[in-house]
Amino acid sequence: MELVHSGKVRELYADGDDIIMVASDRVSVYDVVLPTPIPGKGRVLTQLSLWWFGQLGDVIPNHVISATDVPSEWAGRAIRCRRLEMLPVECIARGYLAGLGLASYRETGTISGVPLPPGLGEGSRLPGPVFTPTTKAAAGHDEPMTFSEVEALVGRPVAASIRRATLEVYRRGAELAARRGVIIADTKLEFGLLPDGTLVLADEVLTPDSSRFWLAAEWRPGGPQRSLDRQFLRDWSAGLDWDRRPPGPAIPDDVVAATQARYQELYARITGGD
Ligand code: PZK
Repeated sequence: MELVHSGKVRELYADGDDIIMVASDRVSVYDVVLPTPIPGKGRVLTQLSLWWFGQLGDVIPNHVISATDVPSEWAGRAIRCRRLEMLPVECIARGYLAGLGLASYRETGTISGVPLPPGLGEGSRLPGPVFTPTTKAAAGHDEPMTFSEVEALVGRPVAASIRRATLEVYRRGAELAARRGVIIADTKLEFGLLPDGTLVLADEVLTPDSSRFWLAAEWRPGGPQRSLDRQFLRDWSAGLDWDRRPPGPAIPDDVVAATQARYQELYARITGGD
């Protein structure tokens, strides 16, 4: 199959008219891919994404064709998908203040042009989820976009549709996760269009590679929150003499095992299965 895109932790192949999205066991910390894989990570994230696509089927159609009709070497961590015309916008919904949303709030009191009340801090819950789109930069970092810029890029009707769909997917996901003790602080979605113009949810959905997951029981607004999946890696790497630039350090066996267990726990907790 023809490799059409290689990301930090995933690959995209073309197979006739379809595409096959393959999740690897690679993991990144502070945006650097580490040389040691986390066995089973690609499978857990793929299965979690598939579970969410199923849960969200009544909110919006998705690109999944089959989770099983994939080459056997990728079984469990690949999805056959409809090839879409992808929209050039990273669709982010934020329900809590962290990352770039926090940085923007501190500078301007707004995120993506949406004014927020004073007095919020790192990890605070927002009065309501906010759509904070960014550009899809080919290289380097994504830049925040205003809603008007999204409208100019994709047209007003599609802009309104992706904002509505992004906030609805986030609301539904966050509500479901909350019932299981998990906070989804924010999430990044991608959408595409079918030839007939139908808007379709693509990429991966509500996985820890596209979202921030916190344990509700550990939530303490006013400082950085513990990442449900990656905290072991962050805590371990913080104790190293590493400047957070590539190449990243090899991960010791006990940290691999602990990280593996966290991904597995996250899946079981959210889906109620194992
Ligand atoms: C598509 N990406 C991002 C995902 C990567 C990169 N259904 C689709 N049709 C056409 N293109 C894409 C999709 C989807 N999803 C997704 N870029 C293009 C991406 C996974 C691995 F390396």
